Amino acid sequence: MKIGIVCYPTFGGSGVVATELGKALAMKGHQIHFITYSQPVRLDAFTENIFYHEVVVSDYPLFEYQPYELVLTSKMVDVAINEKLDLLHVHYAIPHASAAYMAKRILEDRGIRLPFITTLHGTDITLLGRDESFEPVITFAINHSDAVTAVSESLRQDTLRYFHVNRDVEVIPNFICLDEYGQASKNCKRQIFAPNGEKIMVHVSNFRKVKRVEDVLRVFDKVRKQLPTRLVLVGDGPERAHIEKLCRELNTCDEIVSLGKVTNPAEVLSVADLFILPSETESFGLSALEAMASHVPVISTNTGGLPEVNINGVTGFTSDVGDVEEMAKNAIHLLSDETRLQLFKHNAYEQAKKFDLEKILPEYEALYQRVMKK
Ligand code: GMT
Repeated sequence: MKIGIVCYPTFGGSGVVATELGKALAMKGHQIHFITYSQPVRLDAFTENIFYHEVVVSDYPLFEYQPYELVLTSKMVDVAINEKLDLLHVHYAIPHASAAYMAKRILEDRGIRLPFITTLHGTDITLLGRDESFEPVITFAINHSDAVTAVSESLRQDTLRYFHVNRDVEVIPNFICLDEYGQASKNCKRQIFAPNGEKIMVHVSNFRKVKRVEDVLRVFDKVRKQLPTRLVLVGDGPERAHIEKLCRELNTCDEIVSLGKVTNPAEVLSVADLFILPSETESFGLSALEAMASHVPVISTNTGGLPEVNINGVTGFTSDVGDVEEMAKNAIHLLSDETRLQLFKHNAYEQAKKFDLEKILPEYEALYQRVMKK
């Protein structure tokens, strides 16, 4: 199949899922055309069957806001015609689904059929999409996609709750390529973060408000007072300056390593004992799954799709949003007992196996076949 993939090329989960999906499909012999405004971060430059088409938005002085969606639509039309695409798969509804709808209609006018699949990832539904400035467009684009998938049952339910949806929304969960996790890294050693044999807690996110990174610090502050522990923060975003200030206030800076953006978090996860994700909302929690694939148990909230990934009392613990006290108690419970920690590490890995690429990829391929036959 010749498949166009549209996504955000950044460090966010939807871009990572789209890129890994494209890479896996290319390995199986499909021809994959990424259509994005810059090279996706997890895409290697030279990969067989993968092509990259950049969406370039010119800076016309007339416009206060450049019309990215129109340029993207034109690019989709151009790539579909010239590369003879069989279908488009767009990740994150805003603005990709409505742009795909527009591209489909333009192509229809030219006698070309181009079905498109929309994969909903989270904030496109739970935060932004619900906003009245987007809602009518998202509802329309969902109802007029040739197929719609959500990355968790929780996100499917949210989509049906918040929008006037008159069609099926199928759940195809996020996945990981299990082989790429859990290997000891040549460069990233425990001693770098924990020179005196301390336990290592890790948090990975885009440091947006919804991730509640402040809670990460507050939990860590309680844990380190009970047990020698270090915290490794991976990622960057709007909350980072605030977090640095808080770490000074709590007097914890010496015990925290802040790495910023890291292309391959698997290296850091390979030395971690515990992963922490105290998000306000989380449709799935790909970063938690990446941790579990690295044999790392998870302390998370019980919001959105997180309980579908992190099983309370088995692969880690889930708590109410903001319950820093309970999250710290659970973290200490795990880190203070090596036998218990090893059991949870094992369970986390076993749970991650359910989301292995080998299991999920055929679901997407079957969906593509169905959509093309429609
Ligand atoms: O986590 C983010 O803020 C990034 C966002 C995205 O769209 O890139 O992530 C969403 O999609 C991921 C991949 O499907 C999910 O694993 C995340 O849970 C989801 N984030 C939220 O729902 C906040």
